[in-house]
Amino acid sequence: MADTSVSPAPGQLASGTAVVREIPLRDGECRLVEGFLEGEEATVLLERLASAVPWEQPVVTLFGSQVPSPRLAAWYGDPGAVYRYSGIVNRPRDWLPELADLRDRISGFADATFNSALLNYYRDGSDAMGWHADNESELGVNPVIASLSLGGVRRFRMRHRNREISPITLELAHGSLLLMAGSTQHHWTHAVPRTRRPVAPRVNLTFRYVYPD
Ligand SMILES: O=C(O)CCC(=O)C(=O)O
Repeated sequence: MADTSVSPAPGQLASGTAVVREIPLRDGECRLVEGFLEGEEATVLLERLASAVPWEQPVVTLFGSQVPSPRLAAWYGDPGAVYRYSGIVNRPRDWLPELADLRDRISGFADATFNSALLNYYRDGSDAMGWHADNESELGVNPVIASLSLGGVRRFRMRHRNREISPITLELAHGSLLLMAGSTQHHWTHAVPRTRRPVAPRVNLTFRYVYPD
């Protein structure tokens, strides 16, 4: 897992209508799979997760202060897949059957292993995710991050840490899967900014491999 690529294995498209879009990145690998889940399946999953997951609003440490994070979250995974970020220690809940099934499908598609998933629930446009990279040491050197979006379309922004190149903006639609791999987390940060546009609630799942302590 230390140095993997996000090439979907031939013939492993998730649905007949999925479209894989290569996002040209200097210093990294990124693909967006539109329609990874078809509309009806994505909607059933969104409704199930919105109601079955015990969502919490984590309190994070930001510049030395304790602040409630601007979204709800939950952490699922194999026992031992403990993930720490912004001063929070996330101990995994046992996989829901739907999440385990999705993990296996995405794993086969991306040719990567995942033992955990961070779920984020953006209730409306004032919920957001600040600029960061998924570069915690327990994710390994070049992590594969597989990010499935359900619900309202939100903008996903990426910017290079060192080069004067234009930021990238992707619209993450219902049922889409974003794959980041290679050296992406070393060179790029990403965010889901607040928006004043009316947007439907959104659930995002990022599948990861966390190396046990
Ligand atoms: O909600 C998203 O699309 C991004 C989630 C994210 O950046 C993360 O979980 O690290």
